[in-house]
Amino acid sequence: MSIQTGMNNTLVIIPTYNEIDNIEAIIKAVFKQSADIHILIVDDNSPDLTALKVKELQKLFVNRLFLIERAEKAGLGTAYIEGFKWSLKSGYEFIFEMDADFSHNPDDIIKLYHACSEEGADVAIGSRYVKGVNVVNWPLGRVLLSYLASKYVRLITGMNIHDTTAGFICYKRAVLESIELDTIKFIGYAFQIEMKFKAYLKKCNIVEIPVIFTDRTRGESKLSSGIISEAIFGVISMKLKSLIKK
Ligand SMILES: Nc1nc2c(ncn2[C@@H]2O[C@H](COP(=O)(O)OP(=O)(O)O)[C@@H](O)[C@H]2O)c(=O)[nH]1
Ligand SMILES: [Mg+2]
Repeated sequence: MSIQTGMNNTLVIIPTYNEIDNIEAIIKAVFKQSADIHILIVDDNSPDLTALKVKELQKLFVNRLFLIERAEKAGLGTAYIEGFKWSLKSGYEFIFEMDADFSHNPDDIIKLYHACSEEGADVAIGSRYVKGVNVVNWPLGRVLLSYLASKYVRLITGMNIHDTTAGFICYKRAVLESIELDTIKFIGYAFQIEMKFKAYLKKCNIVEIPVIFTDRTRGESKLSSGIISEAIFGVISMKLKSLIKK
């Protein structure tokens, strides 16, 4: 095989808020995976001028690095929805969700891509909880919260997925086309759950690929208690609505 990985028509969407310490390194690490990958950054007017750095890098990565600038911090969920719409309009086949903070290892992109391009997956999840708990450097409280949240979601929704709040995902274009993106309501962790639940209701083939998740070493987490309660109550209301609709 040549160096070309054949990752055609692939877009990695990275939402950013104050990621100046990570942005350049993450963009370069993703582009290193394949000459064919494109990146879309969705930045919410980060006060640390993350977007300005992206614009500088655009001169280096012409027609491969794209940027959507939004006026204010409006949550990761709505950032992805804008990114998804842009990706569909632009004709990409394989569309990734990925964080800017290196919690998701760019070297794993290829595994998720292959699951979708060759192994029949519609959605490939970079999963922390397939075999035990593959999380490095998270405080125990965060690990427990995330792990128990995943169990809770599995119990309530009935989805056979271990890592329901994972945010490292490859979608086939058809999945995003089939989900009514404007009906996605949640913005934090619940957004990740809701996307998986919508794909599950559409009977998509969802597979989990084991990955190791590492806590960020630079910049700050944007997790808030509002995001957690959105997830706890959101999951129940989401399930109830799906039952009523049947
Ligand atoms: N555009 C945008 N990106 C966000 C927002 N909140 C978080 N992010 C980005 O989403 C990704 C995950 O957020 P992070 O703070 O690492 O969450 P954590 O990993 O759960 O602690 C990072 O790339 C953040 O910069 C937001 O409101 N808008
Ligand atoms: Mg993070």
